[in-house]
Amino acid sequence: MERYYQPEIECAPREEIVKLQNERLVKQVQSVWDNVPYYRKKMEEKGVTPADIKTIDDLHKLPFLSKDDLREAYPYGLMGRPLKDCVRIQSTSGTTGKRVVAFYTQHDVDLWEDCCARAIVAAGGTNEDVCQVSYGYGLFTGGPGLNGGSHKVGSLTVPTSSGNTDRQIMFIMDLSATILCCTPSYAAYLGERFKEMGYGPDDISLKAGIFGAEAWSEEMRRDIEKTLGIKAFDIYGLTELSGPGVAFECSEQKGMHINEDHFIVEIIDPVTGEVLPEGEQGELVFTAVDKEAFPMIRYRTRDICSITREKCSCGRTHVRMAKPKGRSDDMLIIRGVNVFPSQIETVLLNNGYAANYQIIIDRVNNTDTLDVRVEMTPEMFTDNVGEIQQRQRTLVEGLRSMLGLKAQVTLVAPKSIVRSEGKAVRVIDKRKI
Ligand code: DLL
Repeated sequence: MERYYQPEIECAPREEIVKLQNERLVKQVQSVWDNVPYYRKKMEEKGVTPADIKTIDDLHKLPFLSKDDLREAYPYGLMGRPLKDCVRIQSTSGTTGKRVVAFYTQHDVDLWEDCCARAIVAAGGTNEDVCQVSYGYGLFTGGPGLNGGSHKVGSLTVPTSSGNTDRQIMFIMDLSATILCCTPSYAAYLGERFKEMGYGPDDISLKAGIFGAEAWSEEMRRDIEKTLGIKAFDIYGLTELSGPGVAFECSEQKGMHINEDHFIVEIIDPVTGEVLPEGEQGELVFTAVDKEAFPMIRYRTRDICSITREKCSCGRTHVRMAKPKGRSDDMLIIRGVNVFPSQIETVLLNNGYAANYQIIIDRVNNTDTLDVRVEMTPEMFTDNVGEIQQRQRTLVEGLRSMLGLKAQVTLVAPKSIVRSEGKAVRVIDKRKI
């Protein structure tokens, strides 16, 4: 039977959710106007005042916030509350420029942990569970968020953080952990280690996994579920909006319910900024309606995805988002063709490979080259050159039909591509443009 952490809000009638969103939005916009000069200026430039925002239908009148705004206002320029009211910061890794620092009041931490608790309960978690949190702890939101959620659910929380794979496995086995929280690429790696150590799915006590922080395919989900003998749930979020738990999967595993009492979602055309109708694919934009310290309004995530308001049989009434296909800034343009790494992953996994691969793009004689290096699994490993070439040809053909592009495929020995303990880095773009 489906269980909920906060059934009164997770399963509330739509009218109630919209009423709550309207009230919270009006209040939030006024508060930001009063307390965040950076955003007020943006509103003034667009000719909007709080009086123009009466319901969520007026949302489109408000200016967007982007990562560039966060960088420009770094570190304190977008705070909605004085420092004395804030109790925490978290931060992104800053691989693509300056770090983003997000602030939290105690109310914000609570709200965030509630969202993570909803995700854990949706994955079947109770106070009887042993929940191992193998996301990184520290500035990254994965560890702290799920740690807090697990406490709220009352599960026995094992804060292993990421890394030290053999110790992770020791704790899972010794404590009979039942829920595992980590990135999907790390879950796949743990599965690989378990296999090497001679453990099959029936030897592993885990029953569910809560995996997110990076894009992963349905094929990868099936692989992880099979190896670990679990049900694998997706969880989505970003530092700017608090962290994991903005949206999470229920037992139906057909998209992630967005916690709409806290986050209003829009899908926009990433080029024109136009709001797109339900079902169309575009960039996810969120408005955090009751966060205090870091009140993001119309924040452009750059994540490409679609949403559906179709009724979900789990009983939750909150809108669902599809698995993000990738980020608009992850999208590669190779010889003029738009390529998402997730499309390449789908071809590899459909052909029996695991998600251990690298995508290397370069430019030779003014032409883009796409080289996919993929590990053979131990079962397919061979030194028969003819067999390897045949396998490579099959992948080249599969990639051509998925992408419309000719790629070079290199099969490499098992375990020769470095494993990730957090978010996997799979794309190496050597082009100097
Ligand atoms: O990754 C928060 C998180 C931690 C989510 C643990 C889930 C689990 P950031 O480091 O700020 O925060 O990165 C946010 O990661 O904009 C997406 O591009 C990507 N992302 C997060 N979850 C998913 C997911 C955390 N389930 C960025 N599927 C986001 C695909 C995801 N991409």
